[in-house]
Amino acid sequence: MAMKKVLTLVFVREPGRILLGMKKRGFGQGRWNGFGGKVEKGESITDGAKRELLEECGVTAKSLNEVGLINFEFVGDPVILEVHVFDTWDYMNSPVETEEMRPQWYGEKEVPFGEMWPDDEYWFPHMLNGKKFEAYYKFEGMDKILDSWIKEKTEQ
Ligand code: 6U4
Ligand code: NA
Ligand code: NA
Repeated sequence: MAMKKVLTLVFVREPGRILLGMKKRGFGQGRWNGFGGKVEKGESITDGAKRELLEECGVTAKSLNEVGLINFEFVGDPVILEVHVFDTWDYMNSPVETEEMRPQWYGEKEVPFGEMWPDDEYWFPHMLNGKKFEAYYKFEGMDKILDSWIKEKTEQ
């Protein structure tokens, strides 16, 4: 049976720009990414997302918007990563560098896709256009996407 690991990924937004973090260690090291990590036992997904954002760059989100849900499969690994993607426009404190992340603002047209997870270039446009999405990516190693799909979620 496939096991699932629930993870969060948070993007701090301002008009025309988005906050990314250079991951300094661990999974995804050397790539620009959002802030996030594993949801802990007894914690809601949004509480986990807020906690990781605070731990990784000192920002407190007053509210989070759900923007996407992505399932990642890595060939040879039975664990599916279920990544809940959020953004926030409503936050306190300026981003600071931590042991895990070096934060930097990027213009929405200057997002450095060449130094990010390869899936990001496919779903970022949906997020930047304010569209909710669901997606799936099957990776071989860290660089190669073997299979994928994405769909925009329509509001009911
Ligand atoms: P620990 O073990 O506590 O240091 P933790 O901070 O809980 O780890 P971490 O940093 O391993 O978790 O979480 C991985 C982060 O990478 C999550 O925010 C989800 C994100 N992520 C994983 N695969 C991704 C991918 N293919 N594309 C992407 N983000 C991904 O954009
Ligand atoms: Na993390
Ligand atoms: Na963590």
